Amino acid sequence: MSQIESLSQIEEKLNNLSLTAKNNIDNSNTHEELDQLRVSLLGKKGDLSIILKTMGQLSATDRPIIGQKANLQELITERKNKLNSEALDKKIKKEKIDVTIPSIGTPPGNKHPLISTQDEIIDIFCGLGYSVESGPEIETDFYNFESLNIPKNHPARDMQDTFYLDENRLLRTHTSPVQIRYLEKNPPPVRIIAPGRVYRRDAVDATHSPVFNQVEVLCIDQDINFGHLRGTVLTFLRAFFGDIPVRFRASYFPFTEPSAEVDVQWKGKWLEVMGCGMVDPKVLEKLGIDSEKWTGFAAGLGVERFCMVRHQIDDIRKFYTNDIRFLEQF
Ligand code: 2U9
Repeated sequence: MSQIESLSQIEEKLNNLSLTAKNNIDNSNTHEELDQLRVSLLGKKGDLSIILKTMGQLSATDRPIIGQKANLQELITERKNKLNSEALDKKIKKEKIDVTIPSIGTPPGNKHPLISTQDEIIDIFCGLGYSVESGPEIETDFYNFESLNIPKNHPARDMQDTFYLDENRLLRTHTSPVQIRYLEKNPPPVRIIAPGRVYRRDAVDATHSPVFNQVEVLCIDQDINFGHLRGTVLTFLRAFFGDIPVRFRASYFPFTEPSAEVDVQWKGKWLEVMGCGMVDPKVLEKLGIDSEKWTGFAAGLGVERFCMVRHQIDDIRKFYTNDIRFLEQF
């Protein structure tokens, strides 16, 4: 009888424990609180174990108690899952991406100063009625030298000055071959410009690079004279640099006769910016063009040089090192 009584007492205790435990579990708001509760309820020295100990060895009464234990464990696990999902909900709400917020944008970048300079030069000549031509950077001795009246003993042909790939092939030292190839296919009148990369075996320093960019100009028509050349060069230079003093100095090139070098006065100094001349009749005759009927002028310039003068850049190497602090200024 005493055992039955104690059993009902135990049951009452258990019910009370269960009620408070449920309440406490439901009210726990952190994993720490919940864990403390688990230890105080189900741990070795927990409330449930204490009740169990008062039960003695009665196997018949073990089952409901174990059930109670499992039940409490279940409630703790449920609460734990709830806390987890609440935390996750909170996190998701906090991290919600508002796709309607305007973007901060990616920096658009800008044109390399050499490209802008080249574009500007091209635009001016297009405005004067010239069209743009291009051609291979690997050339033959014929197109790069022979056709342009550059003699076999000319220093430009020297291994020291030109990059040779083999006996006959080389990296073009100017864009003039583009114009020779064009004249082979297109009879005069001709008004073309040839922008592009050229190669020379120069040691690198502040003003020399083994690779640089040229724009060459060619105009062939009837009755073209030095006055047309002068007018075109002046128009071009004033379009590019503004209304500045320009002077022509007599010079020599194998492919033009007469030839001149052109200087501009920029920030108080005379600076050489281009070369030009009347196309040598020998060059035209070699191409089968009647030099009695057709005459023309040609000119050449270095894009790097134009860009350096315009922006007061003191070292050609700045164009090729891609330092963002330099490039951002243009
Ligand atoms: C043909 C006939 C003639 C192209 C010319 C120059 C003068 C010249 C230099 C400028 C600076 C080269 O980049 S640089 O070092 N060029 O001075 N170039 S006349 O003459 C030609 C081209 C093609 C058929």
